[in-house]
Amino acid sequence: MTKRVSSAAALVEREVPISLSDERASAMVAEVREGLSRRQKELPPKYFYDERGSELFEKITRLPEYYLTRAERELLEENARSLVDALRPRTLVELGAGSAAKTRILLNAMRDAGCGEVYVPMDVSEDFLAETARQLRAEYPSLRVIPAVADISTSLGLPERLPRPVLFAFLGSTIGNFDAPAARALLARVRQVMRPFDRLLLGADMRKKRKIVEAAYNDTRGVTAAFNRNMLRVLNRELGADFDVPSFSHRAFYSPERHRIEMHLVSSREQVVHIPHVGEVYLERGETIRTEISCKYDRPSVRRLLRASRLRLERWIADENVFALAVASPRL
Ligand code: SAH
Ligand code: AVI
Repeated sequence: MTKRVSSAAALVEREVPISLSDERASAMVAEVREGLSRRQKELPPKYFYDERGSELFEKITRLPEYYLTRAERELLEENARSLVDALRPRTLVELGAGSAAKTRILLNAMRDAGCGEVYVPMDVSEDFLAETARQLRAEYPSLRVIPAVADISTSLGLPERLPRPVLFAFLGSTIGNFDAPAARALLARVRQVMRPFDRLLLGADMRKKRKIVEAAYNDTRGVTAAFNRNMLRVLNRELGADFDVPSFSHRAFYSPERHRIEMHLVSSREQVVHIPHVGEVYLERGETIRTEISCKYDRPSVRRLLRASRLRLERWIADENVFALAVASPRL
């Protein structure tokens, strides 16, 4: 019979012979152990994105309910030219680039203006990033594409001696997947590598009616549910965990007080999950693991976030209260 352990003491060290040779695996063990030891169990959203997770995210961007990508694309289409003309960036560095689908709007504007030389897509999703880089090299033969596998929650790992000015792009409202202190720290890291004429282009999802936001994270086709559950498949494969994936269901809800969506995986039964080098994780029936937050903003909250990271809001491009692009310059 399974021994019941309280939530706080749910993790018991186990000696399991899996080889944790690479840095990613040991960092993952530490993060997973820490997150699952909390009263509200948590896992970092970056673990959604293996190749399958990245493909599921691409599918999400095409869902009728998921307004974010369409709204940001429209803003980019309308404003890429003026953004590029104002800065004339020689390098584009993109955080969490994914498939770089919308980035092509900026790259095209840079090509038309005759100023784009280097593109640095950064992502944790290594194979997907390599494929993005391969495609972009074929589409833009005169552009130097330097993919950088990096966990932007810890460091940027920027290549040295990039042609300046650099436009740093952080699109898709991925900033919303970091809580306030982590978002400030991340943007401060960007600020640290910025020179006076560099700029940051930040995509942020705006606060809006609960119904609209909740629909975007609870699509009728179940793609977001599959994306959410994919994290457990990643942990099973990479850490040798034994999450019984079908026994977890998807839940996403908007918290109007905290202005954020929370995504959880709900255990449909009492169970113990074994994670080598982490321990045994006890879950009650109905207990949840929070896998993502997705913060929603307004202009003052974006300005505050930038200011706290020593950045100045220079231009605000918004589609009513749907989505916004903020252009930020470094504060001295
Ligand atoms: N920028 C794209 C993709 C957004 S999806 C768009 O706007 O559509 C979020 C992307 O960020 C994914 O490609 C994911 O792999 C990457 N990502 C998530 N967490 C990350 C982290 N900690 N470090 C680096 N990349 C991360
Ligand atoms: C990448 N990120 C901004 C997406 C979001 O909307 O928070 C990830 C996502 N989660 C569920 N659907 C999409």
